[in-house]
Amino acid sequence: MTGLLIKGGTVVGPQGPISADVLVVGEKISALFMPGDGPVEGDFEVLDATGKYVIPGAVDAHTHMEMPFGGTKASDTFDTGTRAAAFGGTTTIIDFAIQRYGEVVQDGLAAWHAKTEGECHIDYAFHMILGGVDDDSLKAMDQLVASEGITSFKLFMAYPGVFYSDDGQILRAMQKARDNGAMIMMHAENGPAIDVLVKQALERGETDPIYHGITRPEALEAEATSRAIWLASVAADCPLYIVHLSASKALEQVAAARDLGRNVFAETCPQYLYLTLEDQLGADGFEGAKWVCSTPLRSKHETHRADLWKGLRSNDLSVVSTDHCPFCFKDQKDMGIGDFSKIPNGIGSVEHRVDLLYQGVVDGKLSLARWVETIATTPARMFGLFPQKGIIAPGSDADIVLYDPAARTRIGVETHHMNMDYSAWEGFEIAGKVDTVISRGTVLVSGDTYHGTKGHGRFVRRGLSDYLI
Ligand code: DUC
Ligand code: ZN
Ligand code: ZN
Repeated sequence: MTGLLIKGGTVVGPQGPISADVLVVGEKISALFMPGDGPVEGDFEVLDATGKYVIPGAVDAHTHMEMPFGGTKASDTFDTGTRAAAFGGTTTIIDFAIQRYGEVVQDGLAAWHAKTEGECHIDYAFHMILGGVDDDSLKAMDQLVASEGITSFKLFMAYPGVFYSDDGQILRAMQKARDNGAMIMMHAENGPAIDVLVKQALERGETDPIYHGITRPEALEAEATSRAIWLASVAADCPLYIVHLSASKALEQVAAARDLGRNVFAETCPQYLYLTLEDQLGADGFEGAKWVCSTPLRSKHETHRADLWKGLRSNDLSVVSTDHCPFCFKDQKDMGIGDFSKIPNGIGSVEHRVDLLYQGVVDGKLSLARWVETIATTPARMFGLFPQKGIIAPGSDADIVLYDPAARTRIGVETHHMNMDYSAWEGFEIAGKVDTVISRGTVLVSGDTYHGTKGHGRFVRRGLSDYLI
């Protein structure tokens, strides 16, 4: 069996950086050696990692390739989106299969298997969005956990008439999750209240993209987060994971629950760590549409960004995902000219998360170990992919990234690989660069050259969360 010997690098895992050589045999990591102690002869290729970090392939636990939304669909296919992810050092995504109200859950899952089969460049798994909680979908939850490798279900407290579940439905799904061990993922914004504010804003003639943020205030994220946490407590502490947390007061709710030892977790996304209501969503004219996403970007005059970085350090925020949901400006975002509520919600970042979070290391906001934990190890543990994914250890899949801290990345539409006609990160300069990307022992990216193939990526069945109490 052929292999790879990755020599001279600094292996970074949740335990911190160590000097070690890594032997890959076939699709698996075979051994770690003291520098220079590995085999000197054999049927393997040597990769020189001198001066580089050797990290587990990153796991993006929240993407929406080809997602039908707002009268259009997300512009990355599973082909273009997973290739872009690979360029950025992500070797596994967990995307969302969708069941709409009135549809059979298993049909929704089958549709997502059909979309992905033979299309992905990296490994992939699914969460299931439940757009309708009823007796049938509750029964389906058991079947998906027991037989399909789907162990997490997303519910929405927002988007009435589309994905929205009321409190009774949420409670029933949480009770079911408590019984079968699944994780409930919550889009925590008070949708009915937001819809009132949106209608009132439009009646006043407030139609620009910035009103998307103003009509989704922090209070309505904090209130929904708190309500979700209380509902989970009524469901005997069902495991709860708040997605795309953006605001300080929502984080306070999560932190308080975690201090009580509750089964409550949260993720944030790069856009909330770097971008703001005023500078991006409030850009001139219709330009701000590029940054319309939900939850929305928050004010730079408040403490959100600093609090989110602090939350990542303290583990009140466990994971950084992208919520990658890209739309082109032309023919998609521009559907909302004259009415911000018609702008499709979403930002594309699947290619940039590893770099954007490494910038946090350079800026002294995260340790190297925490960088790797938040982008790879913890999402793998959170969603039942560990130790197959998320760690450089014997027996794990050989999903490995060589990261060059001495190189630089300049982000922009001319160089990115996502299927978008603009970049939400145009002009961002990162002190670091993804150098080599390996998926199950196969080199997908070296430097700027792509060696991967569509269809290399496999569906991965997930177990229950490692963090379940
Ligand atoms: N938020 C977004 O920005 N896009 C897709 C769905 C969501 O919840
Ligand atoms: Zn959401
Ligand atoms: Zn999402």
